[in-house]
Amino acid sequence: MQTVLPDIDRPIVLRPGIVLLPRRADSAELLPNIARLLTEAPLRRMTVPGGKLMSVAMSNCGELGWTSDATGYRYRATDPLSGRPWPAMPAVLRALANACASAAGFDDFAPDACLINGYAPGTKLSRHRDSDEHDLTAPIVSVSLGASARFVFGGLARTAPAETVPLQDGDVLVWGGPMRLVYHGVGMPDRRTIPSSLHSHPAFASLARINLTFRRAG
Ligand code: MD3
Ligand code: FE
Repeated sequence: MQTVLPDIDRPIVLRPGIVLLPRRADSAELLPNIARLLTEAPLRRMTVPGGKLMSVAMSNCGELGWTSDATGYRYRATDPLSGRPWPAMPAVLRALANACASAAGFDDFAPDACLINGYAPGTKLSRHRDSDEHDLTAPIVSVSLGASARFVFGGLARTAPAETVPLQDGDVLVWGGPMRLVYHGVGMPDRRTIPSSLHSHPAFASLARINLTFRRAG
C-alpha cells in the first residue's frame, strides 16, 4: 500500500504572484512570542477615517507599525497608546517571513513592519487593498494562526470576481509582483466559540485567530 504524506511545505501557486505554503508556520512556537509582544503593545481596535471602529483588533512589532485613526492610515515608529517604539520584531518571526518569501521566489525580503491582527468569532476585515507601503515591489507575507478563516480575494479592480480560500492554522501566503495590489478581505464564522490552537495559551481566550502580516513599509 502506498503512504500518502500531507503536503506540508509544498508551495502551491494560487495565481502568478500568490503562493500558499500550507502549514509552514508552527503556532506552538509562535504564540508564546506573540503573547509576550502583546503585553508591551496590546491589541486594540482602531478607528477608520469614516469614524467607525474596526472589528479586527490590531497591534504591531518592528520598526514601523500600521495605524488608523479618524485622520487616516499611516505607519508610525511609535505606538500611539504608549508613545513608545513598537516592540522589536523577534528574530524567529523575521526569519520565518524571510524564508517564506524565498520559498515563493522573493529573495532578501527584509520586513520592517509586522501587523498583528486578532480575530474574535464573527470578526470581519472588509475588502481592501494594502497600498500604504513605500515600496510596492516587496512582497507581503501573511501567517495565519488558530481557527480557519474565509479569505476572499479578487483582482486589481474592486469589482473583479472573487475567490474564497480557507486559511488554516500555520498557513502562510506570500503576495507579490502582479498580485501585490489585489483586493482582499477576511471573515470569521459567527459561532460563539470556535475550537482554536490559540486556546492552548491563556492570553488568547477571547480570540479565535491571529494573523501576522509582514511588510516592507518604509
Ligand atoms: C493580498 N490581513 O492586515 S492576510 C491586512 O488575515 C490583511 O488578517 C488579512 O489583509 C488577515 O491588511 C489577510 C493576507 C493578505 C495580506 C496582505 C495582502 C493578503 C494580501 C496584500 C496584498 C494582497
Ligand atoms: Fe490587507
